[in-house]
Amino acid sequence: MKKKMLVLILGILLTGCGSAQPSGSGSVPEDQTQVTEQVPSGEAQSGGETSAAEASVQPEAGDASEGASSGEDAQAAGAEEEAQAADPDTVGKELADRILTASGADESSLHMLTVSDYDRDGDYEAFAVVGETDEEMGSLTGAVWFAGDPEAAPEKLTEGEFWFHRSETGEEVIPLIRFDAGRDFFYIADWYVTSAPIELWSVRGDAPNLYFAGLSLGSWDPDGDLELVADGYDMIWDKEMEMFIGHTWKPYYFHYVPEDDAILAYKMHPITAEEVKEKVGRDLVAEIEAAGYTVGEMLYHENGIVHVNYTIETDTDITYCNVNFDTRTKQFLSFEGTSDDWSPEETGFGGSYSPED
Ligand SMILES: [Ca+2]
Ligand SMILES: [Ca+2]
Repeated sequence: MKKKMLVLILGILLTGCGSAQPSGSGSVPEDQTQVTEQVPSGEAQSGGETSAAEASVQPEAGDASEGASSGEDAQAAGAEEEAQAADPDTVGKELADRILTASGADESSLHMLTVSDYDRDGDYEAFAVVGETDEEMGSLTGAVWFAGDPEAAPEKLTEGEFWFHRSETGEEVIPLIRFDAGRDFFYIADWYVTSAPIELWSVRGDAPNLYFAGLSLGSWDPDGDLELVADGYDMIWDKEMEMFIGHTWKPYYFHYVPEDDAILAYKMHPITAEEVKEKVGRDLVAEIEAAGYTVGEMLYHENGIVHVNYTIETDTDITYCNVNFDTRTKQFLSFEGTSDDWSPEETGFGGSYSPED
């Protein structure tokens, strides 16, 4: 059963491509797409498992042994006994203390402490940010620290200004992504107004390892896709100014591949109108053309998502739109969720999907 964890760093309210349809107004102001900071709700974040406070030490000891006994990670088997014996609260406290000692900071500066058995080998590791929060801005300025192997000194990994959130009940959001395929990730997002490029960290060979950097975090399924969002100014070609305006945020799809121990993008392939019809179950291209729009490149994302780019042209501008259909759920996709139909008001992310992306 799929459990979708929505952790939009950017809560994005798109007014839809339709807003830029022939309607008299030539161009759409940049604030057409409004970005609001969205604090991930405690419910969405924890997936109903634990509160953020309880989640500060994850997983429960049982989770570690479960990972080992599942046979996904043979090397974990030997450490199973040790993991079961370890009290996660005690281990988490020890890891936090080691980070504080190494960084020279006091406890009030320790944020986003995220303890887990990241590589599922039976030993807990911790990532945390040591720094100062600006709760009003939702930011945290400081350094990411890692502590794991008791024989190794904690490491300072990166410094910057990061997004910082609390749940609705005031607890710090725990930036942990867990994939059933066998690895956990700590994520940190750079603080910008319109985007939040992430770093995904985990543990490889007892050392911290950066698995991915760039794009903004959308959402993920523990047993499926990781959605990462690309932002760009590719919404509207203004004929008079001869430039693109309008900020877009398009999801791209990734997954954790245990055989490669990597976060990999699902590939995109160009497809024909006939293939779109087969995959969507209706003649989508004909419908878009019948609405008076011009269909552009059609693409298939290997996770099962069909993209059909199209344009809406007026005397003053060309608006770039896309229809996106999930062949697994038989639903069209939008930032607000899903939709039964594809109209520009209801769906689409703005701009154009490209096979080069
Ligand atoms: Ca471990
Ligand atoms: Ca280890």
